[in-house]
Amino acid sequence: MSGTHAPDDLAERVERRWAIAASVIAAALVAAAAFAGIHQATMPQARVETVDPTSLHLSGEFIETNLGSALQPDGSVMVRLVGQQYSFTPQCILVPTGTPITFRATSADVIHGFLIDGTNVNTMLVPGFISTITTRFDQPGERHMPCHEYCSIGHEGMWASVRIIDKAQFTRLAADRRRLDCVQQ
Ligand SMILES: [Cu+2]
Repeated sequence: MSGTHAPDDLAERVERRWAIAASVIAAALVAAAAFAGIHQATMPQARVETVDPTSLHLSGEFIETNLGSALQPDGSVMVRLVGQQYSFTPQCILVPTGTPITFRATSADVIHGFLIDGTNVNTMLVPGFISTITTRFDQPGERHMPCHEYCSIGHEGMWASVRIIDKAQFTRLAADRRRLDCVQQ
């Protein structure tokens, strides 16, 4: 083999190696997508919780006195809320910093969106079903919670807010009340 061919051979070898690497990456992504799809299809959500949207206000966990934030025995916070045309109840959700917060929410009428800006909270509120999502807030402050599913003519006015307060202050407030929202603050 003459010396003039060596650079070409080298280029070819490097190129082949990169082609193999790229193929392996693509195959891994396809395998991951296929696994996720098949796994989800063969094992649907472990828990699908239903609720009667026509009687939310009459009985069960979404009656008005049960909405808002509640400190749980394990130190986490459970927030229950309802979306309806065209508002959320509570209108302002009070949560502490540095605490696992679980939201349980549903809709009283049509599909609404449930999103808290700057967090992983982004789901739909579907009448008849309970949406559960957990997050935590590290900094005190105020966040917006707009409905992001078009739910008819008043949709653009449908939003609430989340007020994040210091954990110690929240614990003090929770000592006196079973359910909290911004009004009690
Ligand atoms: Cu809505």
